[in-house]
Amino acid sequence: MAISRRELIQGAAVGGAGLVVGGVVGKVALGDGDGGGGGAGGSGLSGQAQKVATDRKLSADDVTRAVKTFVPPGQPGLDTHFLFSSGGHSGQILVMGVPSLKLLKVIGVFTPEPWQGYGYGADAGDIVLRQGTTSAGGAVSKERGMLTWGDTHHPALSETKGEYDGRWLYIQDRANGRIAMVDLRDFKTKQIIDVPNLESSHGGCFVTPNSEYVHISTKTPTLTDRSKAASALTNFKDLMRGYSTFMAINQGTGRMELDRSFQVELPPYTQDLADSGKLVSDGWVFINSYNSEMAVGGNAEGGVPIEVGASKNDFDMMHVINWKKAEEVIKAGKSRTINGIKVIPLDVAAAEGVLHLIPEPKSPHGVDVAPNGNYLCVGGKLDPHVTIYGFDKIKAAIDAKNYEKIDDFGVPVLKYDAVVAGRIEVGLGPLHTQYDEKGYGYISLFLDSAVAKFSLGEPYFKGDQAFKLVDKLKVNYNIGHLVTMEGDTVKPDGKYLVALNKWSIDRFPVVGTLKPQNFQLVDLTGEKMEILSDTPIGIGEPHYVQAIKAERIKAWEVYPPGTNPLTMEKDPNAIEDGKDRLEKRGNTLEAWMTVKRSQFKPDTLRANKGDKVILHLTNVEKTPDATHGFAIPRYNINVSLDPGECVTVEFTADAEGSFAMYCTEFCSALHLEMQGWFLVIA
Ligand code: K7E
Ligand code: CUA
Repeated sequence: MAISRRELIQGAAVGGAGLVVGGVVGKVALGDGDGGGGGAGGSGLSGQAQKVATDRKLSADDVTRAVKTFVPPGQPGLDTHFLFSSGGHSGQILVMGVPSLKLLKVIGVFTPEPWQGYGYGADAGDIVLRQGTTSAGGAVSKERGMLTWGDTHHPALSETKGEYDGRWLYIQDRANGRIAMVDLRDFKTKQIIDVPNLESSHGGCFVTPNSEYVHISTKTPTLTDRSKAASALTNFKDLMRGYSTFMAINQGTGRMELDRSFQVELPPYTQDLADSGKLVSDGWVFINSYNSEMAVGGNAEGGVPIEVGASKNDFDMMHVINWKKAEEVIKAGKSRTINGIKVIPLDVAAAEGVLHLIPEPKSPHGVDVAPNGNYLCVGGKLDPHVTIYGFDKIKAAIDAKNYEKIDDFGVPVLKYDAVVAGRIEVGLGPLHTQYDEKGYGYISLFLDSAVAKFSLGEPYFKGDQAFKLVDKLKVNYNIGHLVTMEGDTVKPDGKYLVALNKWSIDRFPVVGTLKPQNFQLVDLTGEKMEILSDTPIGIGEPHYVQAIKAERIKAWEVYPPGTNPLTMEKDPNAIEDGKDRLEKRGNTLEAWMTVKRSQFKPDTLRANKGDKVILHLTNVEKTPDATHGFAIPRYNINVSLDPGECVTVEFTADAEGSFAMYCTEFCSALHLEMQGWFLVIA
């Protein structure tokens, strides 16, 4: 129901807009032409709407923006898309509606999340967080204890034939080199893997077009032998390596399986953003890098700062990986297992044609594959251009061995001129690119605080219409990522773009010294891009976001009775209403409890100090939204039980006293009575 400003001004807007645009024409427009701005005054609104607009000092443009983004009470369907946003430092995922940009959910991933009881008391979240610390690669974490923080950067929705399918969501922990999987049936985190040989990560996540793999690669290279830290920086070239990881996805459950996963060893550059090929480039992935200089810093020891050392060369290297070939190499037994994962060594990857490098101008940032799979747009960061590579050209150069050189690690470097399809000067600080369905790219310009819109080449645009800057929009301020609707699939859905701005400066009321991030919704339907709204994000710094059509998400409203969210199957300890029981065996107290409006049954638990306590709690409700909580004060136990859910809480009764366990959700008129006693007797 997009309504143009002109339609509004003329009072000619249609049906759904009747709320604001009435048949009764109030004041006439006060010379508020197309120039934007205008006074609070008239825009052909009905008398009452006109009065509200005037009182609130809203211009005709403001009213149009409001109409374009407003989701009226009780009409959630007017949010046509969901955003899945990384929560940055919060270690979480934010789910929002588009165009309203209302926050719908916060999914706990790498950080405990109290409302959902994620990480507080041996329920699913606790188990996932613990496994995510000590699984596979977690040698350091095992020594240092449970990780309760992650830095989420890039969410990746699962795909079928290059389109989002609404089944699973993956996200990486930039800080610790971990990856998590969220099930979109219940929007809960099911698995965290500490990826072997990754100390940190940046490239990924993204899935391959049929979700065969989810990819995650290193940020800073990894010390291959932890006992050699003393010479890590002096012998950087030999001791450090990057890794591109293909985590195999179980097609039934969405879980990642380490024994089918593999890595490709990379030179110790700093691998940055990455993306998957699709359609013509299916079977390939592309990873940018910077610091091919391998600068190590040491600014206080007579060395140059990393920012200087890493910016010396005119070119860095894009890594081009043929993962179908990598699968063959592994099948042929040419990999080594390192820390529990198969690794194709660098020399093998080079010799077998698994890895090629492509020069790319000066410390680039994002590499994003266009919907047709042929164009790869690289944001220059320190170069004011978007450099557009053609996969057809890359493929031809590889086949013809059209090399510029073989690098120090034995990897062939393709000739730059042979693989570039176009270069467009877009402005300062180009970072990330998204696409629409018409063959336009939208690139974020960090330093310019702007979004630049440009045209791709054939088959979208020909001749002098191709590779052109066509529009530029100022945003507020210092944009990082941006997202268009389904903008990195084979079929983008146009219409909106969201700019993820790092600085908000003067856009919101002052709330102290740490300012919110600013999500700006941009209308792409007109000839010029136009900002529709600002939304503050006050819970960490989101990086990437993916936007999916709302209709693709088929989330459950209640669990089938007795479901354990970890397995999504019936828990063996789940019980029906009336089947509650309690067993005291030696030093163990075990109870099978039901949870419903408005009592726990049994509601009295007597343990002896030092007992092991095992509580199986089943929410026997079948009504959507009939969630109960279960908390034991002082024991740091707090779980959430959605309708149909069964969880098990296990702990030691190590403090004596009487503890009033209670339901933490206001579930009924007698919610406050939904409590009981946990007695620990010395
Ligand atoms: Cu540009 Cu981690 Cu995607 Cu942030 S990265 S902006
Ligand atoms: Cu159950 Cu409150």
